[in-house]
Amino acid sequence: MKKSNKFYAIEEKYGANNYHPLDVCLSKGKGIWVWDAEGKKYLDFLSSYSAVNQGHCHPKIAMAAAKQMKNLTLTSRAFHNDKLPLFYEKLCKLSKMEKILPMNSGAEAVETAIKAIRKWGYKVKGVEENKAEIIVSHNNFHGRTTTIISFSSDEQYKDGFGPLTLGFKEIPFGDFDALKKAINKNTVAFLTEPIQGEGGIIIPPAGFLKKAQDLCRQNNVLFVLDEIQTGLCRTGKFFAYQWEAGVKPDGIIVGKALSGGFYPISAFLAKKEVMDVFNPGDHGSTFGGNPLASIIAVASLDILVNEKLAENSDKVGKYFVSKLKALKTDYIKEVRGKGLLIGVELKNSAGGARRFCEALMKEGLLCKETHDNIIRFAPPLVIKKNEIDWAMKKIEKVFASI
Ligand code: IF1
Repeated sequence: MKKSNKFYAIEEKYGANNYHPLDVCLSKGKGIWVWDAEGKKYLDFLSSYSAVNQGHCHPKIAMAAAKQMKNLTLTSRAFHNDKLPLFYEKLCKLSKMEKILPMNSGAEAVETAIKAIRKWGYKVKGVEENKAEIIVSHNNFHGRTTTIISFSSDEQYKDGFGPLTLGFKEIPFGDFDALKKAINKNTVAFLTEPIQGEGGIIIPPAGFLKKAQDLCRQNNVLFVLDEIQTGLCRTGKFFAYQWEAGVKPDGIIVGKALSGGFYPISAFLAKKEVMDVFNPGDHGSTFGGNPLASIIAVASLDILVNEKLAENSDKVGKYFVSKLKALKTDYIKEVRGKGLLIGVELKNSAGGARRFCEALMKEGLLCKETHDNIIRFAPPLVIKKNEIDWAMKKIEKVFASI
């Protein structure tokens, strides 16, 4: 019996059935490579949904984490610690945002943003209590809490989890006219991903973010971007919004690669006027801002900058997209992406993306479908052109033989 099957049986016996993973059981990771329990090597084209931008088990993060683990890991926020300020300063300077509130998972940072936005609406903008409305995009993905799934367009994400949280209005992604129509005196913010990840690597019309931001400013509505998946160099800029000139959001939500794939850390970044709505005791978290997470985040950010991962993502991403577009196949409807956040949308005649992911896995490439027809390619941002060439040989073979 395969070693992995032993693990599957235990998982089957005790675990909730809330995922349908590919038939691979990972045991080791290094850079862009991972190995399964049988010792087979794969190129990781998912990067844990863009949480491993720096590559698996980056030695510099491991070293910083190991050192801090022997020293101090958790204090709670009842006391100060000497690592959190270092994280605050580094991320605020990198993002050019005035204030930061540290959390753990992406969803918690999104929830933090929602609470800040609403409270700003009542205390600063003067919206009538409990009337605040937040505009969101159709096909959004912002996490799995009951409030966040309340404004999801995916029925499965909501099924059986009611009653849902009110106060959200959905518009088609990237639709400026719909945004204009949706804004009213109770609107406190427009919250959106700059590029939709789970939605299928959907890039908004050129200039949309700038126009949306200006419209929000004219209506005293906050412009808040969820960069949990698109941020931290994934799309070829430090933040995806920076692909458009003149965009400066009122709030930015980060997570995933802030951790280098080591330890959950996320944050809500905002201008002072927004973050100042929080008073001591309003909001918090046991692990939020702990010294271990702070040190890991500092090391993770240093790697993004020092190894110039945004530049590499842009250069190698462009190279990879050009190779994918040159594929000789009539299965592909569209190749789209920014940096190393790439989606290959298949035609309905291709029989669904899952079977391509299973065939690619047999060739040593791990990737994940999103929705039925899109293969997502999102390798760690340290990948080189020659490693894309290696991958392309496997992709060509699968598309030729499937
Ligand atoms: C799962 C999706 C991706 C995110 C954006 C917030 C969060 C996520 C833009 C919440 C998280 C993860 C969650 C994970 C799979 C993955 C995912 F398929 F679910 F939608 F990436 F596209 N904003 N995305 O992408 O962050 O609380 O998870 O730390 O739930 O299966 P989290």
